[in-house]
Amino acid sequence: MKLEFEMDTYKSEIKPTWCPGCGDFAVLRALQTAIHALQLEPWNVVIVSGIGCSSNLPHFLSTYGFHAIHGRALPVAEGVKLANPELQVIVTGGDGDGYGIGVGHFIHAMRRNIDITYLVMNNQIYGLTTGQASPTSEKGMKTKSTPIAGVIENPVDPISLALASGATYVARGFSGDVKGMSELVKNGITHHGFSLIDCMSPCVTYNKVNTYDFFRERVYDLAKEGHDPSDMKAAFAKAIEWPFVQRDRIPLGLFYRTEDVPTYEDLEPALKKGPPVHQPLGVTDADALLDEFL
Ligand SMILES: Cc1ncc(C[n+]2csc(CCOP(=O)(O)OP(=O)(O)O)c2C)c(N)n1
Ligand code: SF4
Repeated sequence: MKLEFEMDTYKSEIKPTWCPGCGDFAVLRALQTAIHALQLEPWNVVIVSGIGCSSNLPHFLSTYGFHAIHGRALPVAEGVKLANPELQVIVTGGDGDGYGIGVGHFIHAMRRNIDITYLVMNNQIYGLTTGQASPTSEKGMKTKSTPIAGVIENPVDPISLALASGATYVARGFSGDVKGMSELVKNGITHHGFSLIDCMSPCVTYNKVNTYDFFRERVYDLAKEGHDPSDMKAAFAKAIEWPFVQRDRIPLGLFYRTEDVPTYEDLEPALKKGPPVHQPLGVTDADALLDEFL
């Protein structure tokens, strides 16, 4: 089959400014590979991000993009999707962005089961602001903001949080396995509903604990161990394995998927007539409307 869009079609002219070796390069590659494999039309893809090293990603792909504010990528993306559900909306960002300041939006987007794909570059640290503890930093880890006793709080576990909040596609990838990650991203994009791909993406500059080697020594493939992703109970059992039950084995792959839950767009009465962007605004006197706001 002749592919209409080459890999390079999706590449922008802007080169990533990430540190050499940053895990985010692999996530960018995985996303580009996925949208190329799906032959998505670049003009029908919108990538929305928050703020952080990882949130710079939309600049590096030649699709539509929106670099929002810290922790607010999801509500912006939800607005885009509801204005035009025909668009493929993908959200990218960091663990600080999504699981810290943005955690409220994270939960509500999942319980709505809105049809967007969320890629979190989880490096367990704040990279852009030079190495403070994030919501997923390991207990005991010394960082710039926890220099003496290390982190004293328990980490957020995005996988069990996503399962409990109603996400219908929940997966974990690793930047040391671009091929595996791009499969997860591809299937997340085609999934009808909210998909989370938590990408373990080492920050080589500020996180000297959760390195590529740390993961390589511990990761295993859920599918190879016979995990059934349609079984929510089994998904919870796998989710809490790391970091709560033990630190030695980290499951990768698809934890859970169901297509049995309608999306927000399926249920929202205002969308029954089709995408709002194609509807007439119903404004007869635009000047009078503007005057109301001035
Ligand atoms: C409202 C607000 N609070 C704080 C900041 C400062 N800030 C910018 S990025 C960031 C965290 C970055 O960490 P993460 O989201 O994990 O992304 P990374 O840089 O690690 O990819 C913070 C606290 C900000 N820009 N806006
Ligand atoms: S500081 Fe860390 S997260 Fe940011 S670009 Fe460098 S390696 Fe990547």
